[in-house]
Amino acid sequence: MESAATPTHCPYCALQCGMNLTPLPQGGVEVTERADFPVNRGALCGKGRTAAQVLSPEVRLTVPLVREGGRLVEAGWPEALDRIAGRLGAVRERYGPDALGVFGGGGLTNEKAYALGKFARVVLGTSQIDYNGRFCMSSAAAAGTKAFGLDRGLPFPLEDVPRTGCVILVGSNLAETMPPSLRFFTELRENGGTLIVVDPRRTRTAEQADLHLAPRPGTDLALALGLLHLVVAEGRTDEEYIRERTTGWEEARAAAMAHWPEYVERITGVSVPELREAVRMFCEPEAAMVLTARGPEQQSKGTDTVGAWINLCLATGRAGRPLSGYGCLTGQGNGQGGREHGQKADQLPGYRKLDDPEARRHVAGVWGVDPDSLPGPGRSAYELLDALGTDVRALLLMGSNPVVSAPRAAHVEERLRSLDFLAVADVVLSETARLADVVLPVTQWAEETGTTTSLEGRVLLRRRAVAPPPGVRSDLYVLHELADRLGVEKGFPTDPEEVFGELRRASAGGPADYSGLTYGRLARENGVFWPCPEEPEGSPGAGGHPGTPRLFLDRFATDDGRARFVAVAHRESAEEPDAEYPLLLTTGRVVAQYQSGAQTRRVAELNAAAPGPFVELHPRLAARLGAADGDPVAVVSRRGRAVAPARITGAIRADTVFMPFHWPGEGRANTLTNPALDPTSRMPEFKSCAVRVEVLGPAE
Ligand SMILES: Nc1nc2c(c(=O)[nH]1)N[C@H]1C(S)=C(S)[C@@H](COP(=O)(O)OP(=O)(O)OC[C@H]3O[C@@H](n4cnc5c(=O)[nH]c(N)nc54)[C@H](O)[C@@H]3O)O[C@H]1N2
Ligand SMILES: Nc1nc2c(c(=O)[nH]1)N[C@H]1C(S)=C(S)[C@@H](COP(=O)(O)OP(=O)(O)OC[C@H]3O[C@@H](n4cnc5c(=O)[nH]c(N)nc54)[C@H](O)[C@@H]3O)O[C@H]1N2
Ligand code: SF4
Ligand SMILES: [Mo]
Repeated sequence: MESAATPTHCPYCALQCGMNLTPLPQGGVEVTERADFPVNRGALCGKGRTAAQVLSPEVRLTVPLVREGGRLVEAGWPEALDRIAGRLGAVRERYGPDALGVFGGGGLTNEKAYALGKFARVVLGTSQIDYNGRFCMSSAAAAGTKAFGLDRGLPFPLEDVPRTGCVILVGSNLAETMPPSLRFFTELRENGGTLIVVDPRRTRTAEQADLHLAPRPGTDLALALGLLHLVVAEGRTDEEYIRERTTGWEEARAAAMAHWPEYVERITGVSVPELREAVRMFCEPEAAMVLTARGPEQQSKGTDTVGAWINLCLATGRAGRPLSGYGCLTGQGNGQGGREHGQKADQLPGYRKLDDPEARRHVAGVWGVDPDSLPGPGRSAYELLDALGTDVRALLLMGSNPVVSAPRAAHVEERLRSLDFLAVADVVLSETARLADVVLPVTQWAEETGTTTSLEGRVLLRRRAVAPPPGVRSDLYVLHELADRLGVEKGFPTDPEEVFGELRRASAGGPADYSGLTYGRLARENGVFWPCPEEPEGSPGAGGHPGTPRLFLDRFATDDGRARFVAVAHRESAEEPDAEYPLLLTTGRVVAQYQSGAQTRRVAELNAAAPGPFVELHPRLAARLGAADGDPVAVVSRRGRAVAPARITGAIRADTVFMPFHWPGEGRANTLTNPALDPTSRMPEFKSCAVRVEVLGPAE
């Protein structure tokens, strides 16, 4: 039964490329092209092509581990589960439910994210749950919700990109982070449209652009305001649209007018002629888009920054119209769905708010509990990690590797070590799992069925294609067994389709409404865009609600149907360079490694392509420091010191250095990063902090 090709989707990023999986007679699984999925049409990046290698028992966990005398030793499932339930129960008894923490991930399927959020609130009774998506797109989500009343990363399918007139890509290196999507931007240019890329580095993506703006890290807010200033000064606003479809323009306009182009040039390093050229390119065509990714978002002012880019779209009538709009390129495999169904500190399923009495009543009804028994909102991801060992004494972690990926990682590692008890469910022995008291080996994408929601808001069915190695169980099984041991016998099924059935009901009527979706439909239709409410019986259109590929064309999701401008002003980053730390560090990704590297660092071909960390230095900076290409250099910030070889490149600003964050150990970029948080989204400032660089002498 499990020998034919199974159509499914990649385990890694939010593009969720379609692929076929075929088990091989000699063991192992082959990844082959699946041309019927419109987003990648068969194309895969190296990570997707090699993803099946991480299914091998050689590189992964296959037996539960428990800590004995300081060491992790193999144990049976009942013993490992008993130990977790026993310790969580004991900590709750002694310190109360909020001493229990839960940390999730945007790579978990909708079913898992939903079950994890329910487990925290119903079984543990804790408010202390959050997840790694907080480190990802939370600023864009906050700004989108404010402006449009709804956060769906892209309000249109990627297939619209080639047909618009101009796209401004702000802080996205999609040529490396979502390679098959580059095609849409190449087609845009072939069709006569233009591409503007905003990035302090001349990346592979920036190389494709008609115009590359290279601002200082952390100054995108000023840049967007400067562009809006010019839009007004040059009479390029769409007054009728502003009048009919928006509110708040006067205040936003006044705020933008305080940002003169010459002032913006001084802050950003982007020249006035470049600003004017960008405005011309963006405003001349009929339709245009702004897409942001982590560059402008992972800042302590990320929400205001995205707000300023949305203002630019609204002032020029480029949102909620065909082929126009603002979108966020969400990152993780289920980065969109993972933020909708309740693993976030302030949230209930269906993208409902935990502090909304109506939402509490509805979801408590589906869960069969008293609304008053549901805890209130908890701490954000970094604040939760920072509270470990003090207010929060025990943690259950699923789907994240914060020892490598959290800001100020040495401190986070120390907090994890100070816990009374840590349980980690993972597919591999990650750097975080190594610190745990109990490690549970769980099944992966190809071994289980479940849904993810791609960066387009398209809900997809990932299908089981192979059997897991013996001894490995699913995350849903883990939650079921723990709930049972903690006295909640019902409500945590292990069958994903059953969980999805409940998720549908819990989401019904909410902003992210999945109630009209079934596994059968998702399989037949190759994914469906939410919202997709269940249609009342007897309504026309027997096939059910068609789903919503394009949002906001008639009205925005606010009470009055209008989009809201936000009045924002430029402010500095939390840490600006000074005499001691004269440079800016920014961080990001390379094409061959994924996130904390827990999975991709286990694939030889990917390690050969990207063997380790490095520090990008401009030739002028390198000359001043006396560093040659390949020399080990130390990058030092107020949080710590990281060492990696210098990579000298003219593709970066001379006042900025760049490190990828995929590796643990002495080259860990997050030893350096600043956990200064955005006041609204609680996003840490991964994209800028002050550092100095010390040359350690020539490489051996
Ligand atoms: N290969 C690979 N692909 C991935 C991932 C991965 O780890 N590896 N992760 C996935 C996930 S979860 C995510 S969130 C996405 C992320 O996808 P991207 O956002 O494309 O990735 P990053 O490399 O973090 O950042 C993008 C760019 O922002 C630039 N940048 C740095 N500072 C600033 C700034 O202040 N302003 C501006 N405008 N730009 C700045 C960097 O130079 C970088 O080129 O990728 C997804 N895809
Ligand atoms: N300096 C710096 N730091 C960053 C960023 C940056 O740009 N710069 N980007 C941030 C962003 S955008 C993100 S999204 C985070 C991501 O950082 P992490 O949260 O660390 O993400 P991953 O490395 O994907 O970790 C996922 C873990 O879950 C495991 N896993 C995979 N599938 C499953 C499953 O189904 N169940 C369970 N239980 N486990 C599973 C994997 O093996 C892996 O150990 O990093 C953030 N950190
Ligand atoms: S682009 Fe993303 S989804 Fe597509 S194959 Fe690569 S990692 Fe997988
Ligand atoms: Mo992300």
